Amino acid sequence: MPVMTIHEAVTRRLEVLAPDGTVDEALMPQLDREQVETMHRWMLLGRTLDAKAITLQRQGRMGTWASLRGQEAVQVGAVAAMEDDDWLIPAFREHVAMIVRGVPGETLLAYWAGDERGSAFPPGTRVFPVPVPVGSQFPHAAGVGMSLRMRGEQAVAVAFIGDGSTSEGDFHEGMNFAGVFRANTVFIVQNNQWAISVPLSRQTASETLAQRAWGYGFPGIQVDGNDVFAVYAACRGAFERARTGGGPTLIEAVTYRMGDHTTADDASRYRDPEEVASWAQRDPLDRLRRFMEGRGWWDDTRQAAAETAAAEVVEEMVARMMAMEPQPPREIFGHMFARMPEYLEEQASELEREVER
Ligand SMILES: Cc1ncc(C[n+]2csc(CCOP(=O)(O)OP(=O)(O)O)c2C)c(N)n1
Ligand SMILES: [Mg+2]
Repeated sequence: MPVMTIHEAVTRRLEVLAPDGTVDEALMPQLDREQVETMHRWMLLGRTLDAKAITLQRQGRMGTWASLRGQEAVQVGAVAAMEDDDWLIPAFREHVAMIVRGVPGETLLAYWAGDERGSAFPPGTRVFPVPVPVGSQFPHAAGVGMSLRMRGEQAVAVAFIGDGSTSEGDFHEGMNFAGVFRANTVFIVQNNQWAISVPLSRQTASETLAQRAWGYGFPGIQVDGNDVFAVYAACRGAFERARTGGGPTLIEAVTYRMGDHTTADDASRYRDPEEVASWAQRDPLDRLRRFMEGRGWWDDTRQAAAETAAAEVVEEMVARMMAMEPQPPREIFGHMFARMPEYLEEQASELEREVER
């Protein structure tokens, strides 16, 4: 009886933009100056919004905030590759991706301020609400992709998840369904090295997260997640494949959570400052800026103007959020049941009495 190789898979890693701002021209996706500047503008918006939201939380004007600092290239590279009819299924850190896909900034901020209206997006917005139970969005993403396929729509469900969440059953269930039914779904893992205080080495014994896709019958690829062009190129290819009936892809974007997990965390208690400093050298925004400078498209004056413009956009979002009429306290109990159960009704009334007092 012969021994045969019945399965072999190779997992590749894609890098296009080097930390010094130079690109591998052979791998560089087709992007004109305007498109690159738009990517930079979105990334800067993400960073500016992030800093502002943390300040608002420190002032007691926001409940909490999950920082996206350091992960701008993954989000922007992905949404830049999406088409109008595509769906975004975020985790909870994809703020700039959600805004670019049509969620008003003030709505997103309201969510993090604990306002129920923060999950009500304008009609027609193809973005799912923020999921709190980690990984729960993956079965949803498989379902959306299956439905797009059944309806013959040339659209993709683009789902995000974190490295730690790949240890959840939901991750595997979603991937399995998507593989079996060749769903129009692309799964993007933001491997930011940490799940609160748990490092990647404690999540899996597998060498990469990308290679897990092969076990579900579709390809996985790793990209440098601080390289917006690599993310964009990998997404373009994967979205095209999904759109044309080729089935799902898993993209592992290797990046770093530069900030604390949320405003309720202090990462200095469990992270080596040298590790943080070494990732700061690979900052995705600095890298894109060096590329633009290298092409003669960018200088300090343009950078200063871009920073001012981003700050203005963020200030307007904050002003609109602050101008929202406060919601009645009992609203936090609504939106789950068609008829509120008695025990919740009691709690809602108690809260009202408490607030009145
Ligand atoms: C089912 C479930 N278990 C635990 C938590 C608490 N929790 C919130 S975020 C998080 C870590 C997620 O890490 P990762 O998937 O790497 O995403 P990241 O925070 O790094 O973006 C945990 C354990 C939760 N929200 N849901
Ligand atoms: Mg993580």
